[in-house]
Amino acid sequence: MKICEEKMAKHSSMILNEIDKARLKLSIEHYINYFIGKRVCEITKEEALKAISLAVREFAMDQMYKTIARYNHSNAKRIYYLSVEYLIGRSLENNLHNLGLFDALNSIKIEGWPWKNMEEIFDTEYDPALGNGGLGRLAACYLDSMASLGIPGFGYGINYEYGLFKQKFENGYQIEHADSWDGENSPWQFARYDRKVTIPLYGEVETTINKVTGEPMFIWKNTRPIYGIPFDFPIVGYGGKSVNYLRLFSAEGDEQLDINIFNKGGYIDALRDKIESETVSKVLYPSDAVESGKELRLKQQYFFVSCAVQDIIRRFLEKSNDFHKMPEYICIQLNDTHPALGIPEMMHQLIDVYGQSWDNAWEITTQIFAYTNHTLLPEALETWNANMLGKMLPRHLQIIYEINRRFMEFARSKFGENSYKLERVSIVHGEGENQIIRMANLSIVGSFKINGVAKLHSELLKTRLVPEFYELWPNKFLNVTNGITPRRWLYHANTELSDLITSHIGESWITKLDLLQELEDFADNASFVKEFMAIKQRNKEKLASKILKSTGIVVNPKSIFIIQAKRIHEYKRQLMTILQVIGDYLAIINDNIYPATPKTYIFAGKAAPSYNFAKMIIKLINNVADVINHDSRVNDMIKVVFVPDYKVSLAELLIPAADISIQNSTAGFEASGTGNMKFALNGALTVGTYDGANIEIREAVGEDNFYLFGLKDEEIVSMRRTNSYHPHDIYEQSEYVKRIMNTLNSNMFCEKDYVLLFKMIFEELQARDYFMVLADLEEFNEIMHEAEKDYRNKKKWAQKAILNVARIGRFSSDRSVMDYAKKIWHVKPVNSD
Ligand code: NBG
Repeated sequence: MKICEEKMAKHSSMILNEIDKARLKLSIEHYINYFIGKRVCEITKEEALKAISLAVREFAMDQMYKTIARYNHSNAKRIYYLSVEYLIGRSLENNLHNLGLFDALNSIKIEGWPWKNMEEIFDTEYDPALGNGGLGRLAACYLDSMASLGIPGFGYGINYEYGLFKQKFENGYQIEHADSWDGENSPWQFARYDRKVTIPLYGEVETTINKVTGEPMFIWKNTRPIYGIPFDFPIVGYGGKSVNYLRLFSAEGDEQLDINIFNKGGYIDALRDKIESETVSKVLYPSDAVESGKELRLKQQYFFVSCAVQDIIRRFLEKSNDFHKMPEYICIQLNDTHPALGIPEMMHQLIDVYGQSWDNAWEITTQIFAYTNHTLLPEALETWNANMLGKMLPRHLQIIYEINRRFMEFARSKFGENSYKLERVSIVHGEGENQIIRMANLSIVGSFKINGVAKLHSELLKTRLVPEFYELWPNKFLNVTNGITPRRWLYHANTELSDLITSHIGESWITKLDLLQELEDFADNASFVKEFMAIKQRNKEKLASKILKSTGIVVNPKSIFIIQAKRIHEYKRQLMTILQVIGDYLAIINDNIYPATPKTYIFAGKAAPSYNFAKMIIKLINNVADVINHDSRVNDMIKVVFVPDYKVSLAELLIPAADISIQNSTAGFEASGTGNMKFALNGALTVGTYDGANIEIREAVGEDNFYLFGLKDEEIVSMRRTNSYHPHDIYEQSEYVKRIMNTLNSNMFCEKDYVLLFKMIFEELQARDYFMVLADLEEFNEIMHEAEKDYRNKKKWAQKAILNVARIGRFSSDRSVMDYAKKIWHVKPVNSD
């Protein structure tokens, strides 16, 4: 251990005092004057944000050095979380809270400071969208929890220059705009050029014989290398005692331009390679399923896992050069299959670079990797064309073939010649040009544990997705239900509710979310209920003004706020929600039947740019909104809003303002969902199907406090098996369904556009309706009406909402991370006290 670390390891507590406060003030002034280069009175909000962030970062860094020293000192095993996505959200406010500096910042006085309100400054912070949806946000929650618990857990990923596109609407259509993060200049990141890694690509493999051992040796040569520069992003745990980091790699070309080409006047040619290399970390793929088959995507995946694996081995070698000890020091968690190339990369490093035998390398590798599956959607299971992979990574393809050859011998010893089962488990599938590599199979074979993300999902993983693997290795499979960090999703996003809770049960809930149980005692305490509802009301008002600002639509904060915020996908059934809205609208204008209470439907979410059907759903929602919001007959009973550009910072406004959270996925399709947990934590009641973590949420909060509806997974599967689902019959038999559907086959919602714009949706639902929208629509409508009626009884509603908050504790990501720590990683928190 480095001498400079010895002392640090023992002093990591974070107790703020007057000296810290003075330091914070001095630092801010310092950055304004000498870094930004202005007088205080001249700075813009953005500059103020930068100066404060840099000053706060100092505190984070001090704690980070101490944390790392502590981990080193205790020889702790490290967890490496590999993910191509991280939706970390804005940092400043979160870090101020976690470092305990929030009040200090608000209390210091800087002469000439031009603003009264810190919120205005916080609001200018860029919200980096380095992910698509739930999977990326989950990774960010887990980083927060690992740091808050003092678990030595580090994220590895890609430092995209362009995150997810910015969503705008033009005439109701989603338009994507590029969104440059400029992360390398973010005050929260710092480059570690000293940790630069070389990533070889292409070339070929030469086989020779090792003269000493007589074993074959493989030399990957004539490669076209690119370089990975790590950028570290401190992850501040709650209380500031532990600060881990997220290491994101930027791709760089060779800074030495090829001098020969250059001299021959080939300036552009010389630069071309460099530019091409740098495109590797340029942009996040904007799909929440897969972008399989795209060479750049494969390159991104390899780039980042090779950076990570090399970095991990380098750190290990500082501790030991006995490779058998690696599993004592290292666990690599694969966040879905995107980083699965880490497995052959580890083999390549151990065998080709560090001279290990195949058997040694395999034994080590398969004790290090664990894999989390996040989806059962068949189209979302990654595969790569073997030729393409072999061209880019010839040595890795060889290794994958060898892993498969050996694995298939084992499989044959268990399955005999059952060719169906053998074919299902094989990593390599098909022949010749069309041969593919199945990344889920590779991940399962190379990992010691495989988990799903909610109970139902983990069961279906074993019984439906990969039953043959389950038969081979029943003990490898387990469930870890997802969780969310209470720091961002309550303490920070809903400060008023957070304060109310703390004033009644103390603040320990922030790190022990189960303690929210104590709120049960207050569910019928009149003054608590009153405050609780008043806070919800203020959150709704805040959201209403944001909606006005971003859409120009006036919504009534006294109406019930029904929110569906998530990626737009057929299985997530935003389509069903908007059909239900249409049904209510028709009931008013045709039958004079009004909802029990005025309602505001709020949608948010992006569709993958190439997912045309999802984009039509957006257009339909926007058109329905346009018609309803302008129809005076509806008399302010229904409003519909689609808030553009959903991201973490918008979620922080939407979630605390919801009365109803819509979670109506087709049963068996939503692996877990995490929005469902965030809404419940903030006192929204769920209208949801028997799917993903909804099931466990309902179990936790109680049947009476959850609006369940819809077909169950088994029912759906059996209907498919017997071919007995006929949506057209439902259309014919249900007047309710028919009337709604007919509007799609008319110009009711497309007068300004060309005629019968939504006929394609009409036809799809009648003919196929793969996601069974029509099957569940009527029941969905009934349960919505039941909820709306309940909403009129304010006291009853408040009780249900409070019980949701009180009983949602088990969905803290601290619990999830401790589950991983105990059941998979075998690590304990490394705390200073
Ligand atoms: C998503 C699932 C969600 C789940 C998150 C986090 C992918 C591939 N999967 O249901 O659809 O909550 O992962 O586990 O993004």
